[in-house]
Amino acid sequence: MEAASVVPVVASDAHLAHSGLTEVVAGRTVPCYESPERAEAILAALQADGRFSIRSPDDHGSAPILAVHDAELIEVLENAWPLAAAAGHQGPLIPDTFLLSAYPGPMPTALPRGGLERLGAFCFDTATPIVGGSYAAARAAVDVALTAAQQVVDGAPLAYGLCRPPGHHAARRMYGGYCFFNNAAIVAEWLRRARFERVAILDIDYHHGNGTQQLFWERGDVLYVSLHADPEHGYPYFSGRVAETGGGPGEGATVNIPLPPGTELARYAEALDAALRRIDAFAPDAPLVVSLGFDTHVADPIGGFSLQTPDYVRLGDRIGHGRRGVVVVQEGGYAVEVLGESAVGFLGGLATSLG
Ligand code: SP5
Ligand code: ZN
Repeated sequence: MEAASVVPVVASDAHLAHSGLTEVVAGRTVPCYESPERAEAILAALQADGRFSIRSPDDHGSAPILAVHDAELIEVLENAWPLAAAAGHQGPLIPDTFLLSAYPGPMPTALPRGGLERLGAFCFDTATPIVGGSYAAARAAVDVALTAAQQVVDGAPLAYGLCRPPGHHAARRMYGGYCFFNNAAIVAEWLRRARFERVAILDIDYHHGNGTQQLFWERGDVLYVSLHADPEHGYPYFSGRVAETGGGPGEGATVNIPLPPGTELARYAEALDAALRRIDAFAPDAPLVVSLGFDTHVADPIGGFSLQTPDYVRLGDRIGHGRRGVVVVQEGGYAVEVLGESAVGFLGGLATSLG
């Protein structure tokens, strides 16, 4: 690549204070897989490479978030830590009692005011702790994604938002799966409201993006295509099956491609090509939004696929082939030692192949 094709990367330090986190896995409290070291490893590798120019995000305010999420979710996430701290709570906030849709039946329900207690009406797992810096980090991740999108709208063929925390498990009024605000969905809706008619989101995180799927379920103008672990075995378990194809005007604009444990490059690339054909048939006029996860790597501690580090060059190459604008948003990937090289490889492959 030449100097002229330097890839814009957007990153923020705010994620560093979303730290000291623990999660509860099958009843046991363990250090959180979703750590600051993840983003730091990717940033260091991009900085060392020379083909990337790194900048901090612009403040986009709350309007783009409100276009996708319920205002009460934002308020709950903003206030949970101060309220719980004032009530004497110490340590990461992880609710232990959840308001399932089965709870009310014919009864009225009301939410408690307490920070921790209230979270149980918005959170869907025990792996998404909140500390003092979490809300600011989640807001910064949205700005990171939107600033990357702005670069592509302004003419860059490719931009990368090094989002942390990730986003694709966050739905309209629900957080979980290490995600608070759905960075990729916010970008897609922001592109729609800018000047584009049809936006496609390609999700290649190991896990199904239940949040993104929910947000655009009834939308025919936003295509969601995901490759992920078969929900029969893979988190988040309750979505991501082939039969889920969207509803109403969105029928056909959700495409799920579940893959079996141990999936290697050959099978993954075949599925990716099928996903890209669906995207091409949809003919988006907006930049492609990619939800990128490296938890498909064989070394990942919570994933179950078998991709190798050099494979990400091939994936980037396939996604970029013949495409004009791509906004890449970071989602998962927890084998810290492989993240830097995988990210450099993926983005390098993408940048080289863009048409
Ligand atoms: C953005 C993202 O990748 N979120 C993923 C959240 C997954 N959280 C819980 C996974 C628990 C699965 N248990 C794996 C046991 C491995 N020994
Ligand atoms: Zn994931």
